[in-house]
Amino acid sequence: MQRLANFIGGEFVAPHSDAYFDDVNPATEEVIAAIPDSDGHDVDDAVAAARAAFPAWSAAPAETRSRLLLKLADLIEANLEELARTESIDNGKSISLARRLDIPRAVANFRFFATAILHQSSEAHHTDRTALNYTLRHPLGVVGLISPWNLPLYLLSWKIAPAIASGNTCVAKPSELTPLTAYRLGELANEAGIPPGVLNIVHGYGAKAGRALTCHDDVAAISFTGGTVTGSAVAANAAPRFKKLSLELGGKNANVVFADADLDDAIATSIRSSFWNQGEICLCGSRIFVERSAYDTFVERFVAATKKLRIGDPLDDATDIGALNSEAHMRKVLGYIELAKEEGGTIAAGGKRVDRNGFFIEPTIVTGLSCDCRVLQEEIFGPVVTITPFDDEREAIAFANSTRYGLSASLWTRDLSRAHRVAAAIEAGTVWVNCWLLRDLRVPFGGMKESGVGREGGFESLNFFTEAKNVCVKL
Ligand code: TXE
Repeated sequence: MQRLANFIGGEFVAPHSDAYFDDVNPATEEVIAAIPDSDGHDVDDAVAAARAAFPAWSAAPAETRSRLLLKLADLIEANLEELARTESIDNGKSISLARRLDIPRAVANFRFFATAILHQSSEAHHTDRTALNYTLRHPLGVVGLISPWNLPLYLLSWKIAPAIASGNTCVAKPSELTPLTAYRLGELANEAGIPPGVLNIVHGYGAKAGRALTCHDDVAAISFTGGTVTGSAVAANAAPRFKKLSLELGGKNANVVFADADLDDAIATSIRSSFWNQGEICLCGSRIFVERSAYDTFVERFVAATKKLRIGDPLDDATDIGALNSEAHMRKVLGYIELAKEEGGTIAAGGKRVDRNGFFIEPTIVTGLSCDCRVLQEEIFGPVVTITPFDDEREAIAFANSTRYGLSASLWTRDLSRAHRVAAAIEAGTVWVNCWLLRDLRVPFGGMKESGVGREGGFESLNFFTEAKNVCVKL
C-alpha cells in the first residue's frame, strides 16, 4: 500500500507526527494509501520552503515561469490516463468523466495561466497633463491554497496555476479524502523543472493542517474552495490576520426550463447537470423548475433517461454513475432522501443505496416539494434532484432566488429577450443559457450570497494573486 509524503522544498518528506490515516477507495471500501497526518510543524516547514523560493521565483521573467508551467501542463497531459485512473480510484467518479473533465481541465488551467501572464497589462493615466499615474502589480509572497475532494486535481490546478504563474510561491492543502493526484502533481512539478519550494503540498485534516495554513503569519492570502460552513471557519481565522481571501463555497443551483425550450437538449444536458460526478459538483443544477405546461412531459422523459444511467465500477468505461466519495457523505445524502419523504416528496426515480460494495446511491428524482422545504434549501451534494413546476417568469425567478446560495444557474428558452431578462434577474455568479458547464477561463468565476466571496478565473485570478500599487509622477 502506498505511503504518501508531504512535498516540501522539492522533497517528499514524512510528517513530523509520523502518523498516518487511511485513504479509502469509495467504490471498493479498500484502504489504498496512508495519508500523512500533518500539523502546524509541517505547515511551518512548507511555508519556510516557499519563503526561501519566493525571491528568485518572483524575480524570474514571466516567460520563464510560463515555460515551466507549460511543461507541467504537457506532463499532466502525457500522463492523462494514469491520472484519470488515479482520480477515479480515489474519488469514486467514473474514469470516463475523469478522462473527459477533470484531467483535461487541469491541463487547460496550467496552459491558460502560463500564457495569460505573458499578456497582462496595467493602467496608466495622464492626469490633467500635470502627472502620470500608473499601476504596478506585484506577487503577494507565500499563498495558501485549500481544495475539496470532488474535483481534486482540477480545482487544485485552478489555484496553483494562477498563484505561481503570477510569481507567488504556494502551500497547497488538498482534501484528505482525495490526496493521490495532488501527490502525483508534486512528482510532475519536479519533472517539469519547477524550482524547489515554489509548489509545496501538505496533506492532512482540514481542522489541523488546513487550519494551521489559514493562521500562519507568513501566508499572505488564502484561496479556499469547499463547503460554506468550512468557508466561514477559514474566514474567521484569516480575516483577523488581514490575509487576502477568496472563498468558493457551496451551491444549490436552479435549472429553469421554460415550455418553449428545446426539450431534447434541455433533458439531455439536465441529466449531466444533475448526475455528473454523482452530483458532487458545486455547479450541479439540483433544483429543476419547469414551466407547468411542459412539466408532465419533462418529468416523464427525465425519469426515463435517469433510469437508463449505468451505475457501477468507476473504472468501467461504460459507467455513468460511480461511488460517492465517502461513507459519511453517502449517509448524509441518504439522510436527505429520507428527509424528502418526510417533507411530503414523491420519489419519482432511485432513492436507495445500491446493493453492492462501495458507497453507491441510485440517481434520485424527487417531485412534489415546495421551495421552502429543507431539501430545496440545503446543499445535498449528491445524485439527488428535485423537479418543481412554475406558472410564469416572475415565479421562476422567485423560485430560483429562494435560497441562501448563489453560485450558478441554467435556464432554457428559445425567447432571446426572456433569456437575457431572466439571466440578469437570477442571483448567481454564473448563468448558463441553453447550456451547462460551458466554461471560458477568461471570465470571472465565483458565487453570490453564501456561495462565496471574491472572483477567480482569468485575469481576476491574476489580480487576486497580486497586489496593485499606484505610482504618481509629477510631470
Ligand atoms: O468541503 P470541506 P469538501 C463545495 C461543495 C461542498 C464542499 C465539498 O459545494 O459543499 O465543497 O467539499 C479543508 N481550516 N465546493 O467536503 O469539508 C478540507 O481539508 C482550513 C464548492 O471537501 O469544506 C478540504 O481540503 N481548511 C466549490 C477543504 O477544506 C479546512 C466547488 C474543503 O473541505 C478546515 C467544489 C478548516 N477549519 C466544491 N476544515 C465552488 N464553489 O466552486 C476543512 N478544511
